Amino acid sequence: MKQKYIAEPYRIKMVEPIRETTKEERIELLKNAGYNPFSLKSDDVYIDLLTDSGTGAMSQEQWAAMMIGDEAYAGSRSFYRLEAAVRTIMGYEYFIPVHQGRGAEKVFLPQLVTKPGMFYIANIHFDTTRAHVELAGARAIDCVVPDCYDIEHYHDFKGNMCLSCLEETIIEKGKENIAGLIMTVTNNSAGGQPVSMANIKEVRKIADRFGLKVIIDGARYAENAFFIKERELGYQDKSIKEIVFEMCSYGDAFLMSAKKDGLVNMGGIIAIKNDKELFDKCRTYVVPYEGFPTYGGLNGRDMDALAVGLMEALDERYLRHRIDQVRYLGDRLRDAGVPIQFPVGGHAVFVDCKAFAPHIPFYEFPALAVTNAIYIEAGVRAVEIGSLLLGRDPDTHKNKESKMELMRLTIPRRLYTYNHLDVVADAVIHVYEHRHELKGYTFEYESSILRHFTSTFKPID
Ligand code: PLI
Repeated sequence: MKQKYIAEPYRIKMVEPIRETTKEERIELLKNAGYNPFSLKSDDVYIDLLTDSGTGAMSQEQWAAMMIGDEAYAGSRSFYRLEAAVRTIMGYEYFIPVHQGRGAEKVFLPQLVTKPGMFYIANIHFDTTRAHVELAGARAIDCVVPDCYDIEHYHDFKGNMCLSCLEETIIEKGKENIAGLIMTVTNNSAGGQPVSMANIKEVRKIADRFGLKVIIDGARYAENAFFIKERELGYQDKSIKEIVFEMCSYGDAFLMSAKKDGLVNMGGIIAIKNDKELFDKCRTYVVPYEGFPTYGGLNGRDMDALAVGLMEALDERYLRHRIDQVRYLGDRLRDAGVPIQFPVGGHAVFVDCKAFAPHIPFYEFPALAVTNAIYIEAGVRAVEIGSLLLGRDPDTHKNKESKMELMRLTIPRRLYTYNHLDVVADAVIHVYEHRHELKGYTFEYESSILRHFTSTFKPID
């Protein structure tokens, strides 16, 4: 019998109790957190959909692998096991572990910024990627396909790079001023939307024409491969492993926050296909920033868990359940008329808060208003992905208006059940039914870098 949403392909062997609070308590807790869900204690959250980053559950094989972790400072067996896994999956020659994705960005991205006034072009930079591009003295340009902004309509690959926009931008800025092309797979800020193999291939061709490097931001590489298998002609009979290998073959470097599809709570990867000089530069910089190049801020236990997690993420049954959970939540919301980025992507349901609360202007952060309302309603923590996250223009310091105002309901891997997702859906639907009562927010304190993490707010009456 074919199930619409497959059941958990695992049994639950260890449980962690979660606390419930009352609505009155949550009103007070949110106020004390400066109306910023990042400042809530996780103990005060019933269902935590803030992020899928480092929040998933590890398997028994990963926990077992941790027991053989070798804590040598230099040249540990754990490092070599992880290096072997990275080489098998990506097929790249060089590998450096780092403590998480932004560690990879901090070490790698400045290496291609050789003079002032350079640009990275991406199918959308993730927020820390953008921050590291700017900290390296360059500027970040996003060239995602327009389909991405056609929120309510189905497109197979809304995460794709817009090829004409990419070419025009390279020509306009001058190829000598482009530091590199970044392919974020899946495209997190577009709604966890996948990128097609054909698109990655074309970006490779454009890069070759202009003599540029392609960097794969592969935090969710396995989820992207799952969508390629499901939706792209010619890939139905290929394994996820084969698809990942082909995706990587079009890149020069692979940066990864392993806290996502690495199925670990901490870790990151820099992998470089064959550029020894670039590898040597990264190795030099990783020492002061992250640690010796054979541990890069990780301990042996972390590296062993990651070596196993990278392989487990290629399991198709695991991936099917993972994506089915996201689809289940998306379907429940859509059936109730809640506007979402459709189809749902790989790791989250993105609620379209521009349509949800059109009476709140971008500078009063409609997605924050919805996010705070569902916390108060049910103790569910989500995250704003909109004008608050986008921040200010680094040159004019004006608030930038995001094309989309999204609330991300991010599903951690192997952590929650469909029943938890029902609680989430009921809360969002309830808030949607009372959406006219929602109010916007203004800053009480605004931090200067990645402001969404630490700023505080007050509701506008
Ligand atoms: O959180 P890090 O430093 O391990 O990784 C940074 C990072 C880089 N690229 C992409 C596509 C990400 O999604 C990403 C982190 N994402 C987070 C934290 C998230 O909540 O989506």
